Amino acid sequence: MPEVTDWTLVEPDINAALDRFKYPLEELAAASVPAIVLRQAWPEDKCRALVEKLVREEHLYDPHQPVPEKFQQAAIPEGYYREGSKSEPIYAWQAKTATGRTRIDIGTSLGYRGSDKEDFLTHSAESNRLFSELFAGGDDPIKLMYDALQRLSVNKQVVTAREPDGRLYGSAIIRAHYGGYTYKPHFDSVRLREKRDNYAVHDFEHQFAGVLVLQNSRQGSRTAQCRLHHCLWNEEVDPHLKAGTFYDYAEEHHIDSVEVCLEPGDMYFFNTRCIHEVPGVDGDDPRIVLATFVGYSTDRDEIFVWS
Ligand SMILES: O=C(O)CCC(=O)C(=O)O
Ligand SMILES: [Fe+2]
Repeated sequence: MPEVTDWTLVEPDINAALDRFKYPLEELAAASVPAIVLRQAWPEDKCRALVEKLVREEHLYDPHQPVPEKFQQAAIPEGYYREGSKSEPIYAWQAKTATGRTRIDIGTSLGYRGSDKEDFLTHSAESNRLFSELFAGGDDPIKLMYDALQRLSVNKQVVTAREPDGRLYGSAIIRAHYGGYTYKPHFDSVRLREKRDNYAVHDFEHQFAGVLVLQNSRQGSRTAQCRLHHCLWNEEVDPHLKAGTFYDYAEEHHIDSVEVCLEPGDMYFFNTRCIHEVPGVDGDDPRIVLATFVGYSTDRDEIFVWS
């Protein structure tokens, strides 16, 4: 039996977080709470309108139509990431179309593109241009997320991550997960996992994720949701993540977990060193999120955001 603890979500809004804690992001850094959830941070009709626009402008494809060639090329297989400057993916490149579980990114992922820094920064500039076009009307969910972080930080400055020469990382990313795409139990860290010591974001002590759900996949009453485990990554748990035996480890060590049930329009922030997963649901529609990573150190005035 997992232990019963008071490891509970902070919700439903920024004021609730600030009422409960003087510095809510410090709590995330310490992983003393699983996540901060902002319910209906962006209206659901805006989420729907954005998804429709992304399909109309061919940034995403309609899952009810045959997959256009350009998306077959761009699709990122489940479980993919690279370490440092290695060009080979860590996990075997599965036959993309065999499983159908693929991801389309709109934006620039450091995890996916960071092995070639020049390419990453050039691609990031293009993504930032695209986002400023997409959200030129002023209804900007990226700004919404940055503003939320700013308020939750109380006294820090939230900026897009940049290198010392001023070049910016991608400010956020939109990810569409098709065909029941699953994030198995894992953690994210430019420091501890990807070991990207040639990037400025490597210097932050803590890494968070900020995610806004734009659309969910649904199969009957099931939707795809994130589960956060009350377990920070360490050397002991690492082999279990790699061998796929994390559930056994969690049971043996009485590790509790929290499912973060979100609707389109809900936003959440969590510490990505906590082992987390999003089991896929192969519904008609892909799960689509706007996502960021966040670099946070108690003793730094700036918070860096990237994707
Ligand atoms: O899509 C999500 O809700 C979380 C995905 C994830 O693993 C992450 O952003 O680190
Ligand atoms: Fe993750």
